Amino acid sequence: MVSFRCAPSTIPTDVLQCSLEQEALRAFAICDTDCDGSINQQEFAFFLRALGQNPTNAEVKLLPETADYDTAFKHYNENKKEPETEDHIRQLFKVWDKNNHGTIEFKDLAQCLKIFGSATEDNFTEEEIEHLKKEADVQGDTFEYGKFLDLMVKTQEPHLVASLDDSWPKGAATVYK
Ligand SMILES: [Ca+2]
Repeated sequence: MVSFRCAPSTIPTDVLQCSLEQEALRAFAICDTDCDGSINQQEFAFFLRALGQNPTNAEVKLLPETADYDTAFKHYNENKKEPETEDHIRQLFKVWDKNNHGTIEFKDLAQCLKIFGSATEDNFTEEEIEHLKKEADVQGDTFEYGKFLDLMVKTQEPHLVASLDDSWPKGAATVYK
């Protein structure tokens, strides 16, 4: 059992040198916004995302209502999915890349996102798909997926730096800024 004080001394200041275990401890301390040593379901989802996982809404609903650090880290270890490799993602895109030009039709992608979303309860709305279209810099009806690959692979790495930005839940443990 790991117990936390609000400024755990076990957490190294050089976060880029963190081992996974240290990163997990640090993520837990940040997610435990009231510093009582346990996280709720929503905080658990943040914790998993900080460690590079991407749980679906359906998976989040199955997480325990509360969890201490040992439970959370054990769950992470037993359920973690290896990041998709760039090659694998590229092959998925190639299914739609009928002419092998490195581009796919956006409407095919949008359709796929909708079908995929309904299976995992991460439903993409029309607005979200429009937003994605903007982000992907789609010109006309096709987009070059090569540019997307880097981004998709990067977002699956543990968020060693990103976890320090303002998108994180704020607790008394945010001593790292
Ligand atoms: Ca708590």
